[in-house]
Amino acid sequence: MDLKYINYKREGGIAWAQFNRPKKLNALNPDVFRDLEAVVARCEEDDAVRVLILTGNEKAFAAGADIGAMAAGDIGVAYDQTDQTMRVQERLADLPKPTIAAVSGYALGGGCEVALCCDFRIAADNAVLGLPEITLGIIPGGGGTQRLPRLVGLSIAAELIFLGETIKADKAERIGLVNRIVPSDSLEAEATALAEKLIERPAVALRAAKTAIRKGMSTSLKEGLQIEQGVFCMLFGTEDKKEGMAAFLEKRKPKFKGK
Ligand code: DAK
Repeated sequence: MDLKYINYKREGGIAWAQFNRPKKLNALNPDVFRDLEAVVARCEEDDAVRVLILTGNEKAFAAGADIGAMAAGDIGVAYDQTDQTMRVQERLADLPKPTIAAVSGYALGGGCEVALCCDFRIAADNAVLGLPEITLGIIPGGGGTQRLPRLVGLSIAAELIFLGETIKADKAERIGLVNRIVPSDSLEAEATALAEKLIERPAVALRAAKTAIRKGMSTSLKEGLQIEQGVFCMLFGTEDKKEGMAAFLEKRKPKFKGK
């Protein structure tokens, strides 16, 4: 992969993608999104990848969309950029494998929105999150008005979006924006430990659970329950279902194959 602003590596089943534009606090421009799309495509194709962890550096996960790149943009540029952002972020959110945002420092605006596309957010104790777009005369354009209220509820999301104030890790955890806070120096280890636990789980069932949650969140309860029924029943045809239940009955640890 020819990446300019993301460092990518795979260690066992864990793919690490690290935003790498430190002089601009990892501000997200179209080139960064092009890199992110390439990373997501690799993770889709590579069966050895079981979990994707997105991260930044100690000071910033990503401090937002690149204000310099947006400042000169007109309505046409905004449409072009939102087309790209929506495509890449939906592809990330739809990745049929678990994703973790390991957030240290700033995750603002577009950076927070990318983290919202992940299944889990683990925050270092120095993390600062928020959607400050209103202070620039705009609103979140990378899914923030849609994904944040679905995660934390309407009125907390409205407060964050209308005021544009940032919040620290402890409040982010309290409102459910992040799953947990860890000491800064153990962020990588904690994200790795979570990824390793996920890797022990049956991959087909994980994928089914992600599909049920994601599709269910964008439809009615009635339809969501039907989606759940469909994927639940499908799992009864997997080897992992037979192995999981046999292992329980034989009082041993299951050995899942992802089949
Ligand atoms: N864009 C461009 N450059 C940024 C940046 C950003 N979002 N954030 C930081 N930088 C740059 C700074 O300009 C500075 O560059 P130099 O001046 O050194 O060249 C460098 O990073 C270091 O930043 P600071 O000197 O400001 O560092 P401090 O520690 O003093 O302050 C800060 C850190 C995070 C509090 C501050 O940098 C800050 O307030 N940054 C802006 C945060 C922000 O407002 N973020 C939201 C941006 S709006 C869309 C999709 C998404 C969005 C919009 C449209 N479509 C697809 C169209 C989302 C919009 C946003 O995210």
